[in-house]
Amino acid sequence: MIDIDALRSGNRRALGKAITLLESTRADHRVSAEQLLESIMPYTGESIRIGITGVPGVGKSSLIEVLGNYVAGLGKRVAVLTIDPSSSLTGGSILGDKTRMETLSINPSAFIRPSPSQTTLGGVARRTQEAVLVCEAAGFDVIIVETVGVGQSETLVASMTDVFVLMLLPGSGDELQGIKRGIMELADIAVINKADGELKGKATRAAADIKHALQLIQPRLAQWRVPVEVTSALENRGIDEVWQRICDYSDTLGKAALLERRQVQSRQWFWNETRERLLDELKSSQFVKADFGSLERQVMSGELPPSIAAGQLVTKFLEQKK
Ligand SMILES: Nc1nc2c(ncn2[C@@H]2O[C@H](COP(=O)(O)OP(=O)(O)OP(=O)(O)O)[C@@H](O)[C@H]2O)c(=O)[nH]1
Ligand SMILES: [Mg+2]
Repeated sequence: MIDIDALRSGNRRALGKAITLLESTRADHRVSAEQLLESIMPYTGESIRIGITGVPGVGKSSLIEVLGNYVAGLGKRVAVLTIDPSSSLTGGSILGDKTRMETLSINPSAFIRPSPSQTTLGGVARRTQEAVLVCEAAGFDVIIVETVGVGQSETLVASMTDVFVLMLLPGSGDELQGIKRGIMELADIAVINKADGELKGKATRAAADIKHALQLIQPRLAQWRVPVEVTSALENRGIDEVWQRICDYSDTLGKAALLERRQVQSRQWFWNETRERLLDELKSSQFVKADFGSLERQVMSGELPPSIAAGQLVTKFLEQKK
């Protein structure tokens, strides 16, 4: 059992245990997890939720570490959660060693939780979304979700955060083209990291290129111009500006629009859960299990159009429920 009072007082052990419970796939654990979520709902929603993405090695964890320590220094409590898309494929981690964030992890105002190893990216994201709520109930003011920008994980993170930070390497316009337009469109703030040593000049030029590229893109928030910050996580430079831009964004968005954004996110989350649950039910149904293989074969051989096969499967599944 989770000690809700300990959790609400910000006890990190209780928080860790609560998240472990959320991540468990055992049916009885799930029941307890849902009870926990229900009881903490009144204490959620008070944090600023920040998503950070960027290619592997851009310095996300390094930046989060210095930013986290900076924000903790301002008297805030910071929780860091990660979504690692590789954990859904290999069980391994492409979020490298830095995920441990040594100095931040020993900061008493911080809490760091690596990605759960679930079978699907959707599953990982669902549990992370719940972990955000539990961190809020534990009194964390700032919640940062890190994900590697290699696929759809950034869309998932954008759908659970208030402000989305895209990190970029000091590169040329050519490299910029490697970034999918869809990801650029999600960005509320762009950060060019590793602006130190030989890369310093390159970073300044890249900032100009990116500003230009961003002008061609409609920002998520009409009255907001996506700023481009230049940082060195290694030398701890530009970090206060990044924090300032996050605060500016939050102010520009305003309370009403934030609430509306979160309402839309909750609705989307609700339908995602509904879809996932129905699929779970269907897949574990003994009644239709025998049909999976034969329908798949008929679809693969071209005997049956996929839509008709899906219709047959669902109809049979629902018949059992009648
Ligand atoms: N020169 C320089 N190196 C940096 C900077 N930030 C990070 N690094 C280095 O870049 C490497 C990758 O840093 P991480 O913070 O692990 O990058 P990441 O984006 O979290 O990487 P993944 O989680 O694997 O996607 C490490 O060797 C860091 O020390 C920086 O500002 N300047
Ligand atoms: Mg990392």
